[in-house]
Amino acid sequence: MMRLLHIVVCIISAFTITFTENVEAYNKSVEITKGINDLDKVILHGYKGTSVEVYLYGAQVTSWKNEHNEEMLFVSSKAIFKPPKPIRGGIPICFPQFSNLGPLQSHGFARNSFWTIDIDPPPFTPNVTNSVFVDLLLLPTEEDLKIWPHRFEYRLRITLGPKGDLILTSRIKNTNTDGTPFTFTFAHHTYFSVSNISEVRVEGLEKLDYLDNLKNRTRFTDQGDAITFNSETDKIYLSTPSKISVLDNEKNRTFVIRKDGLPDAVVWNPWAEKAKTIVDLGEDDYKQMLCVEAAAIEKPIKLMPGEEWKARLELSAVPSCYFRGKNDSNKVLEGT
Ligand code: TA6
Repeated sequence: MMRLLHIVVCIISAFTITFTENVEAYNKSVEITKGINDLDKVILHGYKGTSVEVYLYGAQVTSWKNEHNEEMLFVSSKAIFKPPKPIRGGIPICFPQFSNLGPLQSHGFARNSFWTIDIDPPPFTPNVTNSVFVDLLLLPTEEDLKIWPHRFEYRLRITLGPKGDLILTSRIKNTNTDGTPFTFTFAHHTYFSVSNISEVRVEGLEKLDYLDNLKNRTRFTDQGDAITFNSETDKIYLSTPSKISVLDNEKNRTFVIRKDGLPDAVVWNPWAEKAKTIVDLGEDDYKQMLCVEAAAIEKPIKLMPGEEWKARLELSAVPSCYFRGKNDSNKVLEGT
């Protein structure tokens, strides 16, 4: 009898230790803290030292680090962490309007709004196992409703996967009670950190149509090789594949972009002259940044009351076997 009791006590204590470790692990993995200018910030501590930082201001990811503590995202050396100025860098969210073509401020108000932590989100597709995540929520303020008279719930889940991949899952629901639909355009305006823009290639957008923002959004067809950079570039590629790769030769690194519900992709680098006109961008910062933005622009999203739009962006960074002039991106894209 005593032996049985001993075995039961051992099993209970083993379970308790495991459970406690898991809870501690979870608690350690989601840290709520203060960032620059005392702005609320959440840090996701992942496996093997990976991490993600997101400000509740704009629900803006401003840091994504791999297991070697290397920063994958670019934040301007002159970024102004002071509302209402959006933070220049990381992954700004452009909603409900991409660009300044429309009644709202450039890229909409989501990126300079205060989001909250969503403690009770509706059921979500099964989360990536062994991952760490935080759910954020944006509801329109009375000010927002004056300029964009639509009620909505925007739920964003930011996940740090077990391999250090970063996943942004958006759910936007029309909660209008007056029966009116609304339409919006959208982008995750991702600023990748690169070693030298002149040594970077983007693969996966060959032969596609694009709108050139430097030529009044005139429509062109890409000439069919990887995109390289030697001047200001501002193009909206249309109906793009679900996978795009950004190859950084000097760092021997490839960013793999996987997207769902985001058919378009914006490629932007201001280059030297335009960079000088951007007050919150360091003069030479353009050399270390490249925006490749998963977006929905050409065909605005229309939601009837009660309808919900979902989109998913997954970013990973993998070592790349880069052969000057040719990269085996298909293998990179398939292999990861
Ligand atoms: O995504 C490219 C772009 O629309 C460029 O035209 C440029 O305006 C860039 O966004 C930055 O916009 P922002 O409002 O953040 O200065």
